[in-house]
Amino acid sequence: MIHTRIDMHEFVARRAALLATMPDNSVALIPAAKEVTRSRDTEYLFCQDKDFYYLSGFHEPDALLVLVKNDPALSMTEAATETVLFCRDKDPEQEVWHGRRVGAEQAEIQFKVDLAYTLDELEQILPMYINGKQTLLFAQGAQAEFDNLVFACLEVLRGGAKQGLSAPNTIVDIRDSIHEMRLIKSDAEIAVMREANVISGNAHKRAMAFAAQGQFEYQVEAEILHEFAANGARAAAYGSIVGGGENATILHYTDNDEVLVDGDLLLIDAGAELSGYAADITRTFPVDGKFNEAQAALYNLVLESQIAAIETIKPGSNFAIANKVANEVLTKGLYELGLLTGELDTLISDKACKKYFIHGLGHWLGLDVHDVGDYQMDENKNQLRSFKAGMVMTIEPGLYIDAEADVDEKWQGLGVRIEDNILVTETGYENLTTTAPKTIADIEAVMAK
Ligand SMILES: [Mn+2]
Repeated sequence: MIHTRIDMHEFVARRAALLATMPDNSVALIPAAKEVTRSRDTEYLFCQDKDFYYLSGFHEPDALLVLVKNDPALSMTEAATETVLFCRDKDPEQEVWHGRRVGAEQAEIQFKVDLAYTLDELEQILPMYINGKQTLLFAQGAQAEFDNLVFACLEVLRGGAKQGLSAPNTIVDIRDSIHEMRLIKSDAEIAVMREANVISGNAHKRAMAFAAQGQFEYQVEAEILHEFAANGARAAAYGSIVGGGENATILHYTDNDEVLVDGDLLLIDAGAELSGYAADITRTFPVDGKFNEAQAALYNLVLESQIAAIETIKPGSNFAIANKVANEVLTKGLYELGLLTGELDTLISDKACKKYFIHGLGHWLGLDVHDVGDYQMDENKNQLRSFKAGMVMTIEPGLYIDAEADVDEKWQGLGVRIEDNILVTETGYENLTTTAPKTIADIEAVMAK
């Protein structure tokens, strides 16, 4: 049993808010995730579908949440709305082998739904909730097996016209509405994300203190995972990236199986998942605890651009503005280091830093590490979504110089990324990443001990 740190009344309120966005005489279906096979009859650590979790707080696989909005004109007797959960039934034999189940009876009480059924009732009962509704809302295409179940229900209803059954004639993607809600975090969500960040930052600090020549990258990863779990975050929110030397220039390096070497930088992108919510922090530091001149120059440039980008964050600003500032700082700095040549104003307007800054500046953060929510991109890929209090994002500039790049040898194979998690507040921002050392002085001090 995983305990959520969000009060169950908040899940009830989320369902009510989603129901309020639904048209009259509609039904929404939000399925839980399935277990995923790792090998033969063993599964990966279960990860709940985040939309389902956001609306239910329920941790088991295979479940289904049904939200019904009845037509007020058609029914004097029906409730205006109904929330229904289908879940696995209690099964002593299965539970001895595979772990406890809440069961329909307890689920109804614990998760505050109007009604809970067991999964073996699904095929029979689900069509009755869809019957007669005008609009069906679900995430078509997200789960093939679930698509098939829904289409089978629709067939039953279409085939039952003589018995007075009817299928919805409109199918709407439910995701947009849920994702708009998820983009703005509540106080309770922010508290969890703040804590996930404290734990994750401490894990980065632990990695700095531990890392040394001769260690394998995965041994540093083990320190990080230990710090997560020891502090209440059982798992990482995503596959940790622990890349020494040239591996730091591979953006999604997760092999983590090489030996650390003095003189190299080590890039770590790792964050804990706490109560379903992700932290996403990156730090870069020298294996031997001391930045050389070139490493320090590149590092301080990335840091300067990150701080400048973070400073732009406030309600009404947007990613495009933060990007413009980061681009200016990085391009000017690369020009001064001799890594870009030409006319500075032209380099800046051409966003010349993109030669080495090869990914986006940041992304929404929440239940998913690359969280949901529309960026409102224009045709030039400027992300114009206006920031609002309660949004959480990463700001993560990086510079990556290929080992074979045609530049002075001292730059070859260097990769630096610095990533913090930023909450938009009513007056500006709060940097949630408070415990991971970030300045060269702070990093070298931690590593000297
Ligand atoms: Mn990130």
